[in-house]
Amino acid sequence: MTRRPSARPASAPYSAPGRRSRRLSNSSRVTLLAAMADPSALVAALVDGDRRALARALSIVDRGGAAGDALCQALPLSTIRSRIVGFTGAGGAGKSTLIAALIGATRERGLTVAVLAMDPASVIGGGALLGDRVRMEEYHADSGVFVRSVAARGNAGGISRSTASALAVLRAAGFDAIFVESIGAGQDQIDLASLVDTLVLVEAPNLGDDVQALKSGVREHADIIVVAKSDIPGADASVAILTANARDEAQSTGIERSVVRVSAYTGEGIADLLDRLLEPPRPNARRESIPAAQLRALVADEAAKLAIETLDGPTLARLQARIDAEPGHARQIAREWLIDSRR
Ligand SMILES: Nc1nc2c(ncn2[C@@H]2O[C@H](COP(=O)(O)OP(=O)(O)OP(=O)(O)O)[C@@H](O)[C@H]2O)c(=O)[nH]1
Ligand SMILES: [Mg+2]
Repeated sequence: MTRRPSARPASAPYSAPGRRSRRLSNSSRVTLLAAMADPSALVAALVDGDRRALARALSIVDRGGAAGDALCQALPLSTIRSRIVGFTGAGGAGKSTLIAALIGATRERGLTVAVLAMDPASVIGGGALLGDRVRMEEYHADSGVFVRSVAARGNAGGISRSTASALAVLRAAGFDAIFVESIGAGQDQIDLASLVDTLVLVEAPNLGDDVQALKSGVREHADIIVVAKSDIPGADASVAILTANARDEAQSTGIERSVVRVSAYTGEGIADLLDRLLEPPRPNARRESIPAAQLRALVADEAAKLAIETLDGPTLARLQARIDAEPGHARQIAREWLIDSRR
């Protein structure tokens, strides 16, 4: 199958509000069906920066089933470079607004960013996906920003399966940072923790006498605790409580968790938080359970490295001689050599 030329330039913005609900035309339906049958052209386009192909691929994996699996398997196994950050916290804690501020800071550094909003409830109507202060229209013309919401529930396999696949697709598209917003509770958050490099728990000040994180049980899965809305009174008290708690916990468990105060409104702490999020993630025991899509990518990555290490000069010359002798069979010859070299 030859590659389908992109109908829009790669710089075309992600769908404007309303477009998502538009029904596919007959010709798009045919293309979508073709992509489901043979995802390689779609994958090539999304790797190439075609945002429409990316949106389509995400729809396919969101729906799951055989087509979703086939697409995941067609994803390239390039070096994993994206930093994936999960944001969790109570409703209204300030997650979306914080993510919007981080998008701005990420773009200022020349890095690309994708956002996956996992709970449809966090998608506010009218295009204000990321909070009421920073509206996404600002980024509609920016191909370095991609925002998407996925159904967190009602999917076979639940949150981890659909989200792991979506993350694998976004990774293949080569984003430097991928932010996931989740308001899910309990098991959902634990699942999210296993999919991301860093889990950020967002707390708002004044959520009551006992700061929510202390009782929620989610804190133990978080790597960084953020006190958002630091511009409002009460933030200092929350920071003090959470910092003291983190210190006690570090003493008893040895696990260090930083508490960072930020305000999406004033910009306080945003650059510092982004620095931490872009650092290489620390090894973490709970992330040993890797979802299948990522595990496949990891194994294939290592396999490719091993194969390349084995390919010394004389081996390459031998392979070249065989390819010269049997033109048109290069791929088959490479495959046979790989199988032989494993024996
Ligand atoms: N003062 C102040 N208000 C903020 C800040 N960030 C967010 N808010 C306000 O807090 C409210 C909730 O913000 P969101 O970003 O939508 O919170 P959320 O955690 O994404 O909410 P859900 O997606 O519904 O769970 C909004 O009214 C924001 O304007 C901030 O830095 N300072
Ligand atoms: Mg939100």
